[in-house]
Amino acid sequence: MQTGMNLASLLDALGVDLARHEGGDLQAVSPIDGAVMARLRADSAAATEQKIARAQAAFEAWRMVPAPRRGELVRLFGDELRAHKEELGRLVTMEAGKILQEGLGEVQEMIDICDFAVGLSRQLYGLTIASERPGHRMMETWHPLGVVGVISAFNFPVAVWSWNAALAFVCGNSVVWKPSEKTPLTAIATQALFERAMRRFGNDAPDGLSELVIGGREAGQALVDDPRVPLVSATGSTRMGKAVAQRCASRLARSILELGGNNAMIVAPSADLELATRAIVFSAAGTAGQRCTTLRRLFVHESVHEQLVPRLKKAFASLPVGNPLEAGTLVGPLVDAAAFAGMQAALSAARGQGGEVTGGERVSVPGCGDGFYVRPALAEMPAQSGIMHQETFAPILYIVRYRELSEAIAWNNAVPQGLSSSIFTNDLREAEAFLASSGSDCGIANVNIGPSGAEIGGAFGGEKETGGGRESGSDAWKAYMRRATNTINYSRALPLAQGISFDA
Ligand code: UN1
Repeated sequence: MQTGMNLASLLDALGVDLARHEGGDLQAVSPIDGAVMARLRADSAAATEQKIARAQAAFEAWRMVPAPRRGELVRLFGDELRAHKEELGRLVTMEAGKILQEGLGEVQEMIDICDFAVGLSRQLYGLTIASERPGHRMMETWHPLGVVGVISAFNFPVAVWSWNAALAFVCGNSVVWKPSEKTPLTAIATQALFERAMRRFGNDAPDGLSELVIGGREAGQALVDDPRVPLVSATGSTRMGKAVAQRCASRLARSILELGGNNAMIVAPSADLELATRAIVFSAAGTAGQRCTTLRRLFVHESVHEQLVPRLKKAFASLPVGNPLEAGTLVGPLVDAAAFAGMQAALSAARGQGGEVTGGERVSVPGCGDGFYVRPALAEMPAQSGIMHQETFAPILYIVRYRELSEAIAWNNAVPQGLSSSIFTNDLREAEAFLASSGSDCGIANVNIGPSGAEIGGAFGGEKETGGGRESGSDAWKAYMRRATNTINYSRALPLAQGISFDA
């Protein structure tokens, strides 16, 4: 079997000593063919606490290292990723099931955020502020925060950690990472590459700077509940995020939440339908519909509906579904049987709500018997019905026809999630209406590109049940630091603010 054959040499090239982790009952299963790639030991709550203690000690040393020097470690890590892009990208494909192009793209996303963070390590700026008092100066200083807990999902098993970790490290924090229990091997490999960068960096990178916790709910809860962890950044389902948010809130810790998306696109009368078709196919069927930014709802103006929908049907019917390691495949497997069952349940709900479904059936792929492969589905709906309000992590694109832009924008905003959105139009008024404060309510709003596949330079995240957090570019780094406001008196008097007189 193809996945098994290459695994040992891949792990070897990535510097992974699997024996350190083997021997438990946590199975790393490849979605490609359902093969068990490794059986790993899960960390208990006690083991997690020990790792947090190590990370806490590392933080106390690391915060004293100048930020540009901290950036050097992230630069070295980026070098390791460049040197091992092929191997890590392949391992992502084997463990998450995304096609090789996207596995490589995921590693590129890690490299990009490292580059961004290296530059940032010289730009952790604070403001100076005009004081109301004579002989006084005010300023803001950004300080490291502490141990940052990162909980990541299977679908971007390594990039999402790196968005958080690259920023956290240059900001002077240590990181404890709990990856999805579906993707432990890519996490172990990433940690191995980071440790290699640490060895090259020298001894001012303290042990424990990056800790990896393998396990399920028990380990995750220990991380979320630990008073030594001032910030938890969690990516995954809204259900998980609500639990994390409540636990963090109960101890008044911070959280960054990047949860479910239910992303829409509006195709307006003036849209370039050729571009729109390509964008729709990539954003709805790419990654087998398992991105949080995946396009799930399509609102097509009635004047272009008859031209667009047949094109989409043709494109969806001919998409190459198959082994994601093979060149030419564009749609790999769903992650597991539960994802397949969830997709079938959503499709039958769509039919029950008046939808006409094409595609969605299981596809058998030779040599990949136990993988859950599907033909991406289109569901033409009479209206935005109940099932369209849910995020189903599978390639289902619901299509609804619209007349007025205002109604399409209202539908875009009518769901509980608020991650990403887009419009295809060549009409400046429509584009601006969509981007305006009365337009899309999402954290990401695009014109003439799809809702998925964001660059790292922007702040990434969304509103409402998406959780409100922002990760990655722009000024997202501020969430990983604490802000101190400093007022300095260089005069010989002691004037009080607000002109208060208090002469004892
Ligand atoms: C996710 O699915 O959790 O914008 C992240 C995108 C990717 C990140 C997706 N850069 O689709």
